[in-house]
Amino acid sequence: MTTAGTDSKKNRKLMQVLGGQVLPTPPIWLMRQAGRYLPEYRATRGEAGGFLKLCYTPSLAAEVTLQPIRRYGFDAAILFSDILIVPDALGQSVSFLEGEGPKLDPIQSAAELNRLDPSKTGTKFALICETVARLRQDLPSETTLIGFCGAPWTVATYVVGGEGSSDQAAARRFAYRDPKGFQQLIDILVDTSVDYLSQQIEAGADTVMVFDSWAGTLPDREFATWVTAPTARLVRELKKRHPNVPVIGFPRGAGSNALGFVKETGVNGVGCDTAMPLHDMRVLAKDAGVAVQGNIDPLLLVAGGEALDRRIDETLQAMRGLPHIFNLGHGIVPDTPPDHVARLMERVRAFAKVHA
Ligand code: 1CP
Repeated sequence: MTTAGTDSKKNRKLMQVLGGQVLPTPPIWLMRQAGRYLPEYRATRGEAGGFLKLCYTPSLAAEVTLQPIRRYGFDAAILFSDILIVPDALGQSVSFLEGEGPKLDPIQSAAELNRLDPSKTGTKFALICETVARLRQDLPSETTLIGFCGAPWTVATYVVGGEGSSDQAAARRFAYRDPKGFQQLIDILVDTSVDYLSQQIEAGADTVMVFDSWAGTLPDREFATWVTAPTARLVRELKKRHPNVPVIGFPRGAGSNALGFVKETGVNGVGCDTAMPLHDMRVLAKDAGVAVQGNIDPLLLVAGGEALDRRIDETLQAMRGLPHIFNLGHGIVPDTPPDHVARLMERVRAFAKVHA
């Protein structure tokens, strides 16, 4: 790395906040900032001929990652990919049918775990990492590049259920009936995710985020066993290889389990969902000493107008003096008007000047 390279890295605002700094204007990026609400995304997806083809074609995956950076100038780009790349690379082939979400051939007992083969992941992970490497070349030097994977629990809900569900019943049943067998599945996912995230970091990701979108359906004991403990092991193993790379957790729906999650996993930042009160976000930043990210309701971004302006201001005001990353509480939805995203950016960026 040249000296110039090291210096330009210092301008990455998201990295500064993950390191505990408080900035006058928080860095901003939005979950699912690349996606169907953008016409240019729909065009590139059409060119790729399918969602997975888009993920596995580095030139096109890099292009859709860059689209929202060009349009809005976010402080961070998130690799365009999906959490289901991990089961796909392990050999449980995944398909995305237009308008129907993901489909996998479900694994519902420990006896079927031999269908997952960690020695097979190389080729597919290499394609994703080629996207990461291209992005680091093409992004402005001040833009942070975020790599990611799904958390073991959330990925397991798809491996076992074979599709998305509102209650993750199939995985919960498996975990209650055969906790030892379910632990084997979780362990495979932890080990594979550590390798996968390490490869993304080695290809140029500055930080990594672990999405636990379905953490919220578990009772407290199971939350500790299937969300906190595997994430803690994942973070520990990753930090053995890459001690200086910050990790962002996203235990969506964790509620009052969030503080324990942050303390026990050792994450450097935590994504907060829409239901997390601003007061609790402040407590997380102060008592657990992490950067907090979130938590505007994506549907408020669809509605726009004064209600959105008010919530942006409230959030910025509440988080003043703390390490805060401006974001939504969950991903942008497809019917979001692109203009509303532009208005959000302007308002967040103007806040520090107005309130200086
Ligand atoms: O073009 C399309 O029709 C595909 C829609 C789409 C997109 C844009 C899917 C299918 N995945 C993605 C990209 C994606 N997924 C990103 C890209 C980076 C960005 O944020 O811009 C990321 C980080 C994800 C992560 C992801 N995939 C999560 C965790 C975050 C979350 O939203 O909770 C989950 C749960 C998935 C699974 C998934 N992939 C796609 C869909 C529609 C779903 C949800 C399926 C379901 O449970 O119903």
